[in-house]
Amino acid sequence: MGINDKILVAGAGGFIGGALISLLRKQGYRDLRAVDSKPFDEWYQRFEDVENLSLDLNLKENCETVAKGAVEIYNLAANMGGMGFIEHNKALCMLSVLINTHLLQAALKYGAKRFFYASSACVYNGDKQKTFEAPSLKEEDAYPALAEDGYGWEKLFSERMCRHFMEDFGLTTRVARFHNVYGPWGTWFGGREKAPAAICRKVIEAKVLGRHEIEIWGSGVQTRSFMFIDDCTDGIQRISNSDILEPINLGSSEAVTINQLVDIAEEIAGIKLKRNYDLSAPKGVNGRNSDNALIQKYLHWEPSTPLRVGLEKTYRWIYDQYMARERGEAGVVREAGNSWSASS
Ligand code: GKE
Repeated sequence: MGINDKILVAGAGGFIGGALISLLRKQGYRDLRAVDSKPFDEWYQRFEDVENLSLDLNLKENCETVAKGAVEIYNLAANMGGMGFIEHNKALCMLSVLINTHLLQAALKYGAKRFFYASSACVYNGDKQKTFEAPSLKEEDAYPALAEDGYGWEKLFSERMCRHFMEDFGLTTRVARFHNVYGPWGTWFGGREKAPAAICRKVIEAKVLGRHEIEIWGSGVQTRSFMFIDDCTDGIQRISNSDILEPINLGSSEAVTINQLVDIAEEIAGIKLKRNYDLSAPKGVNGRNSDNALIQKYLHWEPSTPLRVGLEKTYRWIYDQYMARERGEAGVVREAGNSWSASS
């Protein structure tokens, strides 16, 4: 990919899309097109020297508008969130199939050289994630298919759509299965936030309000691995530029229980909280970890930011956002429906 090639990032107003635009910009790419359905004032990161477009990519005509001239396309656009969102919005999650389908068609029509699709660990068979012992999921564990209802099935279907656009039409597609991504400039309240941001926010709230209790969804012994955003954007580029033809894990292999996640957040905050477990809250699978043998084999690389290091950066960022919101700083802090955002 040349420094002057046009690169399209779909979903650029979101957490990962915004971080990818930020990275590409730093790397010197000059012709960046950032697209998101959200109005500009709700984008997490926005840069004036980038072509920013607020367009609904569910619509085919908009996908054609944005794909025109793009040499490389990154599809990070989807209706998504943590367990609290995907468990209650299955139809909305599945409708993201329109975005990827229309973008693939547009990429083909306008001759894009590469197409990257952001899939998810939610494609993996639920039966393989019943134990709390952080089962490491290999790529082959997606089949026989029993994906996360709604969100996971859409991801699995769209992965296959990418594969068949490559096999039948010759479009170069690459697919990564993200495992729970966290970091600054991500959703931290409003209902779509995932566990790392939610736990940081709850610990901050307890500290600031002097109410030394925390509500944890589930029993706290569920296991997950969490990938820091810088590893995610690094991995996206490595996979996109690789010859890896099949969907591949992009995740940390440092598994922790949710209780251990809370331990780390408490340590960063310098407090100890009484833990209340809400067993009726959305829990998702009991255990999940990323098996990184395949990415190691292909790229001799894997996400490596220790959770303690990434969570500290995330905690500090959320703390600043929280305090700014408390001060009601107009222009910096903004509430818009379910989401909060600040443009840079
Ligand atoms: N969101 C959230 N908020 N989760 C909490 C909380 C809380 O306050 N307290 C405990 N948890 C628990 C959840 O019940 C769940 O068992 C675990 O933390 C992780 O929840 P999560 O971060 O919302 O999402 P999951 O890892 O279960 O699933 C996510 O997986 C990703 C891929 O690995 C999905 O929501 C997708 O966003 C994504 O595909």
